[in-house]
Amino acid sequence: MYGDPIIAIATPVGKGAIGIVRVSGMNLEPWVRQWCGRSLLPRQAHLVRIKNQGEVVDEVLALYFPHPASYTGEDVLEIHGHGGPLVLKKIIEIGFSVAQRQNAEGHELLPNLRMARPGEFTERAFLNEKMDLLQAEAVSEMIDANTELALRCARRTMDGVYSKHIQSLLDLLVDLRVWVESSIDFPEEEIERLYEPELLAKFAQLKNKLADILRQTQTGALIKEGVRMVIAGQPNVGKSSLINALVGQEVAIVSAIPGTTRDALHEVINLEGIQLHITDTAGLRTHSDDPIETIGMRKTRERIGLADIIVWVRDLTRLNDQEYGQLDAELKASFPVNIPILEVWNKIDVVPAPGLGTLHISAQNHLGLEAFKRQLLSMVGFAGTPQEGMFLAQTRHLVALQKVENHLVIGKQHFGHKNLELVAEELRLAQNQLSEITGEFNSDQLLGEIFSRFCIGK
Ligand SMILES: Nc1nc2c(ncn2[C@@H]2O[C@H](COP(=O)(O)OP(=O)(O)OP(=O)(O)O)[C@@H](O)[C@H]2O)c(=O)[nH]1
Ligand SMILES: [Mg+2]
Repeated sequence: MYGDPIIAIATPVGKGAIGIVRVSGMNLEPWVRQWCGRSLLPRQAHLVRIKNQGEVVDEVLALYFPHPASYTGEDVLEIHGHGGPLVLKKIIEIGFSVAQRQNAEGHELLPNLRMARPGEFTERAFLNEKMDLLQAEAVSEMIDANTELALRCARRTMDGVYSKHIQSLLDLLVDLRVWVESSIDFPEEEIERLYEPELLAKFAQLKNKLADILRQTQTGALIKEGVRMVIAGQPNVGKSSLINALVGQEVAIVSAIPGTTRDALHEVINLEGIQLHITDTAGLRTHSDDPIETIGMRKTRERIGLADIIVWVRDLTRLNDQEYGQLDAELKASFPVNIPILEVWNKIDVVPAPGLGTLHISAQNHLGLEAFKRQLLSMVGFAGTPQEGMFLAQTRHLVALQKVENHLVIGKQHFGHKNLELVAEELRLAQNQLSEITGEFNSDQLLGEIFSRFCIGK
């Protein structure tokens, strides 16, 4: 599927030693010849002078990749010019004006040439089956990667590691579908005798494989998207001391005066390759007469609502304070039920651990932080230390896989009731979900959403 010819600056905005203009489309050759003033051999660098009415605008390196052996699967031209915004703009302007020139038959050299939308080059690569959707998404993930682990995983996803996992799941599912569809017309007794053990075994196999991939996808999504952790607790328990300890710098003011932190404070650290977005918040109480503290507490609530995990800090020095304990329980009970809460007791340096089976730390003296981090990672679903074969994933994939899981559960129930038509339907829906992940089955809206997140020129 080939579209209008598109052109864009592929390098970042601003000045640089080199700036690249990229073009993709079909039948570019006559236009390229005119624009560059010579014909270009495929996949070879040529030193070319781009001219505007005889005047040299820039001396560039030009590379031409005729279709289908190119990034997009169409003809692709790359011009490596000097990296000034004006130079590149000028090169593109000349490209447009050459496109309007007429050939011997009186037709425009390159009709419909237009500026590319964000991600449109990679979208073409996907549409021309140069890569599947998982691999295409990994291209932008590689560009966005801000930890080494994310980069390595993006690379593996681009190499098709994740696609292979999804494909193996698809193979099992299709196999099961074939069995179910072909047994629909058999009498019940025959199904029970001939097919049931086989079908149950296949269901189980699929379920195990899916659980495996779901776990890995969850880790992959964490690596890609990071974790939003909100530190909350009553005033003076040591929340700001904890963010300081985790970041390794005095980013937040710590004082013995309750209500020191007024505003939410945000910091990012790298925890085993995962971006941990930490928010320190104003301490919570039931009521305050101070309007600023009240606003601070409202902000705390807002941040809690957006968290992947809440770290609820408790103060060991107030362990026997009943009022404190009661308020703590009330506050905790008021949080959204779907967000996990990691409870930590702070100030273990002054009060010995009472052995409550919970985490004990000293934020001030950096005690117990390793155990805290381990527990945190395990609660957000990070499956152990980074291993080979990890890939990047996104919430979109996780949601789709969870839907597959749902369809399988419902399908299995229908199977229990010997209603094979309904089983077949659930399996069909499950397959659609899986195919949506790789992009074999997709809506234009989904594609639009995915590729609009790319940068222009990619
Ligand atoms: N002994 C001891 N004191 C601590 C520890 N962590 C914090 N503190 C002290 O507890 C007091 C409050 O610490 P902060 O980190 O400011 O507490 P906070 O929860 O941010 O307080 P607010 O911002 O007022 O809600 C300070 O005097 C800290 O020095 C700890 O691990 N051990
Ligand atoms: Mg504070």
